Amino acid sequence: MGSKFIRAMLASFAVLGIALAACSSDDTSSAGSATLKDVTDRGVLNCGVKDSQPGFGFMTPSGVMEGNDVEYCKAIAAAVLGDASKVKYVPASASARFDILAAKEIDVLIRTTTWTASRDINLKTTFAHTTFYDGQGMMVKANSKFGKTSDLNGATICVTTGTTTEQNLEDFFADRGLAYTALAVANDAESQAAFLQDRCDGWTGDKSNLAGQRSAYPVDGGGPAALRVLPDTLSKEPLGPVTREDDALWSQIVDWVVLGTILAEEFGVDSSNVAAQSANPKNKDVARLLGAGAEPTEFNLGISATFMQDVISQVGNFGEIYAKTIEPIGLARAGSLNASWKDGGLIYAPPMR
Ligand SMILES: N[C@@H](CCC(=O)N[C@@H](CS)C(=O)NCC(=O)O)C(=O)O
Repeated sequence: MGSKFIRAMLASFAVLGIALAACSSDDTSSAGSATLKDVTDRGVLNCGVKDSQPGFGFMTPSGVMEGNDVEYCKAIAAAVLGDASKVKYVPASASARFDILAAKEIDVLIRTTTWTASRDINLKTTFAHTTFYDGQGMMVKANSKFGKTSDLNGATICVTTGTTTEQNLEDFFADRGLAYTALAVANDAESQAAFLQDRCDGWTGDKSNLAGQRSAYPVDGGGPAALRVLPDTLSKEPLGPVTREDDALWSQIVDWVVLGTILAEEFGVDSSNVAAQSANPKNKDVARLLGAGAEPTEFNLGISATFMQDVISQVGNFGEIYAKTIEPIGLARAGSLNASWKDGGLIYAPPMR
């Protein structure tokens, strides 16, 4: 055989190989996760949260943690440990959150944290899919003259340090040639105190935060009716769980828990029917999601193939979680960015197959 012929044969095998690889099922990683091992050895998930924001991360006067971020801590514990209650909630301040994640004081940060390039790249983190599409807003006294954010030219504005909020505020005013005085606060309690004392004309933050803080504004300050959130939105704030980028498998576990809740809603699987669907899945999509059926699909995440059964039965699907945590603070899902893609929103998950 001439060398020309052999080269042609080898080339065609190579093309065939690439074609076969492209058509075969995806390769899956079997490398372990140090964080997964830590969590399973400990028997508890250390979840960095906020404890002062109704709807997202809030400790009730009776000491119960609740909110959308808190539900995702529970969902990860259910997926990994089979028990949504096995969570240690670690309060993470706006300014210390990335340090405590890097220092491994927490396994995951779920604290109204915006996905940005500098956090993703420079802080060596990985963001899971967004659990809430937010945007920055401005809250003022209901009886003030302000109708839109740019009306606050020359005003004093309360803003939390260590946030995207303070950067966006600076950009917004600078881009318009407007001036403001920042009253830097460390947390929501300080913002509220400053507002009650009339030390700020504006209170800026994620709209989800403003809705929660408004709902909890003290009666002696006039209650929620004393405050008004201006209609404009200053920025994009996609919020979601954050992990260290050096543990790719752990990041995938966290991400597929989020995506699993989105798919469950899309497939009509919820906490009331997950047991029946696990015993007798209505189609192959549901069987793969629940690790059910005669030959359950194995995704090699290093956790039980039935992890989404635990998540959905103990915590719920995306819509159930939203309804019990965010609807009560007055942020309707319908017509918002947080509606399902089937309803014109951005909540969309890739296929689980
Ligand atoms: N999503 C933004 C803002 C999150 C945030 O920290 N918000 C402020 C209020 S807008 C806050 O939580 N302050 C209260 C606290 O740190 O306890 C980010 O990731 O930087």
